[in-house]
Amino acid sequence: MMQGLIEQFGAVLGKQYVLTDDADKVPYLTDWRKRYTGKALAVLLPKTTDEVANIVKLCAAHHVAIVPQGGHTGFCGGATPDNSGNQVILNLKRMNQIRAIDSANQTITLEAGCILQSVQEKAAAQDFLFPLSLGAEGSCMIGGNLATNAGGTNVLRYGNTRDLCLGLEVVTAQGEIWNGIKGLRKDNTGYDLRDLFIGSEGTLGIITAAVMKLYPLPVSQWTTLVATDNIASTIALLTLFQKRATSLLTGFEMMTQESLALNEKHFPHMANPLKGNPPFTVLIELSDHESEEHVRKLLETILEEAFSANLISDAVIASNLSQANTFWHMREHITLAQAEEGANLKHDITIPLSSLESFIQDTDSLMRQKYPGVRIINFGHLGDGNLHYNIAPPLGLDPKAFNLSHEKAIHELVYAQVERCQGSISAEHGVGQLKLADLRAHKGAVAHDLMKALKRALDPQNILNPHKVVSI
Ligand code: FAD
Ligand code: 2HG
Ligand code: ZN
Repeated sequence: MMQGLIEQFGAVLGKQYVLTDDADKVPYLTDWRKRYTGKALAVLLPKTTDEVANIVKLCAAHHVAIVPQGGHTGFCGGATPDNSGNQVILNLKRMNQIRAIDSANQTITLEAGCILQSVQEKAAAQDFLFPLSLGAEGSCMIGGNLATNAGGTNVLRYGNTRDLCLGLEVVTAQGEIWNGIKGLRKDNTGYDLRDLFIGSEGTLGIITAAVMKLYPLPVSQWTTLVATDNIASTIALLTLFQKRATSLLTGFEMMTQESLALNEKHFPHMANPLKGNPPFTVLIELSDHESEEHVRKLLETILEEAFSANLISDAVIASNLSQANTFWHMREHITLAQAEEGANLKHDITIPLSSLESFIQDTDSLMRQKYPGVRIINFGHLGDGNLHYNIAPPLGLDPKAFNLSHEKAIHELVYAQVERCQGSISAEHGVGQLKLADLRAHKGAVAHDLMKALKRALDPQNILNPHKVVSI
């Protein structure tokens, strides 16, 4: 029966785009973190929306589950199949066409398999900014960004992926094509289907194309690294920048001493240029459409004010683009430095800024008390209240063995504090399989039941990415 289905997939896509040999499937079976590995009946590589629709119809007829996949850089195992070997992976990488750039409407219409960085480059070539930016931009795809509602480093000014999306084209669980590919900034025609599919991690529909917003390309950008002594000063500094720079503030990223020490251990050329390894290093970026001097002057004025108010103890302004890039690389390499150390426990959380200090104090203290020697790698998009509160085992311990014994209890410890502070256990990375079991307790029973009802209504056969986000 399965052989017959494979042949039908081949008839839709062309045989060479139906991968069934083990060696061909391997690159699609393990996620970026190497945390999840699954098995697949086949890896399917469609080129058009009609092909996706026909594949879904075949899968629906044969009750075969589909795992949509982009760059497989997601952190929650959402794009990794289970171990049954009965699921198919639908990787969208061949759907990588830019369909149109509409300069007057300031929009780009593109297919789900476009690599994020290539979209930024295509937009820049037409003098536009596509603001979504994150460490995996060289390999993650727009479909994956939309399906996870990815955040990244520009959220403070431009919002999450959801805020950048105006329209979607989606293949439903029945293999129908929903054409919502409109570039409208206002459209109140009932329920917002677009927002339902964004962030649904492949469980409600397969995103095949989107209309995304473009912005004018800034002409000047200044990046600085500053040293702060504690979280209270760091938040006061954010408030100061928000007041003085308003919409010119495009980045506000926090890195702790321990995070940067780990970076330097693995990437010695990324030493922190600030004096004396400060407790907190903050990367701040201002962007504008006015002259370089205007922004530079504004930045200097705000920094002087911050020095006078004793909010910061040191600052280095990048003197050119290459140094600014080095500062950003330093920030983005923390994830890579952690990966070099082996498995770690990630907590991608949001905390209201007013509770951040108490969250960090209490969680750090409980963590160090219960797990002496544990390394707390805490960094993130502070401007959005988004911490990456990651836990690495004490030096000398095997990460896998440590995680096996303590993962559940450590997640519970952190999430209890998140709950106390009325935060979220998933800020920007999603739920996938990693947080599936935690969701009900943290989302609330009513919200969780509504999510299940939506899943049942849109995918009654449960063939789209089953047992990710919610189980029905
Ligand atoms: P995948 O990992 O392939 O898939 C992610 C989820 O989306 C899965 O559930 C999958 O089934 C579903 N999916 C994929 N494509 C489709 C589609 N076309 N239709 C429906 N469902 C689909 N994330 C952030 O938010 N902010 C960051 O700053 C950030 N930094 C990162 C840095 C590094 C070094 C790495 C490795 C990852 C980072 N991430 C970050 C996480 C990750 O890059 C994002 O979640 C990204 O949006 C995933 O895109 P992808 O194409 O790799 O999706
Ligand atoms: C980032 O902000 C990414 O760099 C990765 O979201 C976070 O490694 C992490 O936990
Ligand atoms: Zn992040």
